[in-house]
Amino acid sequence: MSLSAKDKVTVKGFWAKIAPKADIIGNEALSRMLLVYPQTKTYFSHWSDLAPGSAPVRTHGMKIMGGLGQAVENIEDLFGGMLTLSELHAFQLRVDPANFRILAHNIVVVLSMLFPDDFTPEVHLAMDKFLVRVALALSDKYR
Ligand code: HNI
Repeated sequence: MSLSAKDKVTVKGFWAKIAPKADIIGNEALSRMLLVYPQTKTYFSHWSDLAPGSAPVRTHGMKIMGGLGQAVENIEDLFGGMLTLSELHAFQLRVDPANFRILAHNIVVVLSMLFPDDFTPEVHLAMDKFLVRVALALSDKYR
């Protein structure tokens, strides 16, 4: 499933709109992932507090959104743009790539909740495809 030229324009436009709220989005998405999919907590057991909205969750939520911003900037070459992050997750963090899709799902839920007017079916489709491609790019170095 590749992104069409129209999808890319839609993703970039929507991202520009939501980027100022990156901290809220990151916190909400990560908080939900850790609570609703508790198996994802194993990777963060070194944190002081994994509860929704905790300081480490907020800080890490911003890092994830930074990574996604990097993906938007590299939308024409996602595999190249996410190469370093893919290596980090594959070789150092050893995150099961199935979790990328789980996080993507939580991000979509949060975007629809926080931006009910902007999250049209067209935006939903483009963001869904984008996040699938990001997950694929992040999984690349596992092979
Ligand atoms: Ni992920 C660290 C981006 C999904 C577990 N992750 C990062 C960093 C970025 C990042 C950026 C910080 C790198 C650095 O410090 O140099 N992660 C992303 C993105 C996605 C993603 C863009 C998907 C959209 N990461 C996930 C998932 C998990 C995950 C789904 C596990 C369930 N990531 C980690 C862990 C770290 C991490 C663990 C290190 C955390 C720490 O405490 O330093």
